[in-house]
Amino acid sequence: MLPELPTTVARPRYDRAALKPGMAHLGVGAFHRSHQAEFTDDLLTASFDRWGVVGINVRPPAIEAALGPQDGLYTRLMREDDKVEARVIGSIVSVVDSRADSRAALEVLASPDIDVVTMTVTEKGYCHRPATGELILDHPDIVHDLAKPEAPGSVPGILVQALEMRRRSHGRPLTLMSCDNIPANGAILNSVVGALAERRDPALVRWIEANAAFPSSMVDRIAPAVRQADYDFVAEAFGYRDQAVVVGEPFRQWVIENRVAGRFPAWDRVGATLVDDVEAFEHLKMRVLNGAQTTLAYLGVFAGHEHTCDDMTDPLLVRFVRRMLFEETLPTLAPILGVDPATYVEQSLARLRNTAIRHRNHQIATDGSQKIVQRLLNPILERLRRGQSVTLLSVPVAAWMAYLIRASERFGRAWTADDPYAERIADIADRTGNDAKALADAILAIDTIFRPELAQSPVFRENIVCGLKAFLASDPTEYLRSVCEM
Ligand code: CS2
Repeated sequence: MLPELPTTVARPRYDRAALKPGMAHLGVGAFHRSHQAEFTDDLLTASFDRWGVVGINVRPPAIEAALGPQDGLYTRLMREDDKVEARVIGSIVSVVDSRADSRAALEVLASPDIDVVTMTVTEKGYCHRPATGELILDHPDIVHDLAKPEAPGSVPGILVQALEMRRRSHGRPLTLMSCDNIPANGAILNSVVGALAERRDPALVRWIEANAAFPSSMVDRIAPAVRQADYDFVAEAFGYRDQAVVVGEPFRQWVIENRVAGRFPAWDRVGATLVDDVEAFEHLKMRVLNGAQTTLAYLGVFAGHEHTCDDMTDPLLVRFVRRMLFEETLPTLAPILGVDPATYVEQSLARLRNTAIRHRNHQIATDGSQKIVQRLLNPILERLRRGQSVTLLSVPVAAWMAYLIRASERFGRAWTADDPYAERIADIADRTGNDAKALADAILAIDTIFRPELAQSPVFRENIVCGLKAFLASDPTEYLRSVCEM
């Protein structure tokens, strides 16, 4: 691939043939290829070292077929409106699909060459209760891994087995870093791994405590699912077919908790920020940028829009989101030295207007049950505790419910909701019919999503009932207009 590249495409400026694997990444999707792999490519350029990435997918999509024949190389398009910049990233040295059988993944993760494992396995990959962060012990994948710890299938199970193999062989330490959009992602990863290890062997628990680190990290770059048009663009513009193209916006951010075990890549040399506490950064990002995305996704579907950038041309939706962020979200955020929250909101909204980033509302709506907790419910709970209004933040929560209750039938649009709670909520809807109060009560009673303190708040419940009534019965734009005018 590299020798034939046109000069308009940037390429690795280090000796790729000399690159050795030093870390692994679980979940090589568009996000990893646009974010951590690019940071690593920058680091290899700035100071070459043994930090090649072994990419592992334990869930679809398979990556060997796309990245294997390309020797791990792929094109990263950076797009903003009509501007596009292409660069080939070289940091992934090999890829492994390890789906039906985790042996291939375990072999990599237990190897003494690997010092760091990063992961983007989506919110549900941790098999935790979104409301509290605890491991779901009766999750089918966890039940399987408890019975067969040496042939695990879940991400926590695979990591525990890899740690056990390290303990029993070379004993080298390992840093395990989650790069998913869940709050305190390092603590959650530590807690699910710890909970499984506890059921296995106290000696393993002690070894993990002494030899593994679970830093939290906040990652940010909008990198939607790749479309056929993106593959075709590369072929037409640059003259080659790339099966693993990714598209991202110019903005990128990575804030990493300074808590590591053993060797660790100096990503802070190439733009990442090392901090003692990531929490304020993750709240800022998840509540503002992700909160806006989730809100626009549901309201956008109801209004008949396809992408976030289309939602951002709808004055009513923009007015609503802006009010929600400024009036209800911003006051929940802790100050961060050097960050002006109002500027951050404006910058986030500007990013969402980028017309070259075709981020489908339905993609963002996927797995909403795992996303709304950190994006909407946590700020709602904090405001309720302080006796503050949650009228605006409740709207997207009701919209999420309506999206799952086949609201499509009401607006003449059709979609299949992709969410681990879709079936449960469809069953509730079958039982309760269109009665907004009964629906709200039954959905709010799902305690893995809604903490009892939240579910029992009369103010929040009333907002949800109002929102549901409107989203299920009348024109959603009317309702939004009335909320905006309140
Ligand atoms: C999006 C995120 O699909 C989603 O849930 O909200 O993937 C979002 O684009 C990234 O977190 C941006 O960093």
